[in-house]
Amino acid sequence: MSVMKKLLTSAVVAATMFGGAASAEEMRIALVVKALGIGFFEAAAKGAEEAAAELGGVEIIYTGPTDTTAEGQIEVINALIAQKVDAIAISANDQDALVPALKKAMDRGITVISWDSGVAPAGRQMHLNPSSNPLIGNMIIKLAADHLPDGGDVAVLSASATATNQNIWIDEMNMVTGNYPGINVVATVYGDDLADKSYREAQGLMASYPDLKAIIAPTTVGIVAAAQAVTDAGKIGEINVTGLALPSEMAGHIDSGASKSFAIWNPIDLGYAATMIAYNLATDKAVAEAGKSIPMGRMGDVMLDDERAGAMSDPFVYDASNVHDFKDIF
Ligand code: RAM
Repeated sequence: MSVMKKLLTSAVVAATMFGGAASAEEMRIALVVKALGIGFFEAAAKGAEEAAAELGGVEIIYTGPTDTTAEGQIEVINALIAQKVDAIAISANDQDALVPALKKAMDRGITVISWDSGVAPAGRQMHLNPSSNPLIGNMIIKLAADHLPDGGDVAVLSASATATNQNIWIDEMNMVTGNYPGINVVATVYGDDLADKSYREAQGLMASYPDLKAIIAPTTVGIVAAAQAVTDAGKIGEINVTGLALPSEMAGHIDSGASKSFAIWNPIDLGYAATMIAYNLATDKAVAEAGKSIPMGRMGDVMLDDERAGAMSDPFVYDASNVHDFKDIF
């Protein structure tokens, strides 16, 4: 045993004797989000805390940059490496740009997974998708098409242009748009998961496409901003805002008619599941290998595909009939 390790061990023993061992022995899992101040990620953090309480001896470090950039996340990752955290569970702003920093983390023995928005396989041990990507892609166009029996122009208001998750969902959506005759996707714009930029982009869409019938925002930040822009423009009833959202943030816009419906999976469950996976990998209770499954506590197991990615559960549709039952939960 090295001198350093011996010293550490005796410090822990001493702390145990004097009743202060908990913090010295705690495992630290960093939940790194696209940016701070986003309700979706705050709900995921609740789930992470729930998992930590269930496991015991786990500290959650909830962190992220102030805007949705890869540069901001690289700074955060480097700080976490310096702090010698045990695991990093990240929702990525860019699937490739983060790889070198995350490789460095893995080289130092830190468990690295991505969740929500993925990192390329070289930069993480596994990735947890919230749901099946083709299913989400189909769902977001269907939500718009279901309210446009005669077809019409629709536009996409996304998050950042490099967001892995939104880019995959939009690709999947574009692959099935032909199944919805008369629906024309006229533009895709990016609000960077910033409320004010998303609002301006929604205004821009309305100005550029006077016949616009729906805005599809596969982001919880973008959809709220778009609903507000449509409301402020006096276009409720003319333009339906749909996509992915939190019931807590959209109930008012369902009531006003700015949005007829939207979908989402449970973000609390997603944060819970990501934390359980990080813990099980960090403690060698599971391995991240293609074809293997990893336990996620009360969420069951996730089975990993050839790219060591797996999906949690199906999204759920919210509308006037049920949004108020869920708005106090997430
Ligand atoms: C925003 C973020 C997140 C995405 C949700 C739907 O909160 O972009 O990554 O999963 O929307």
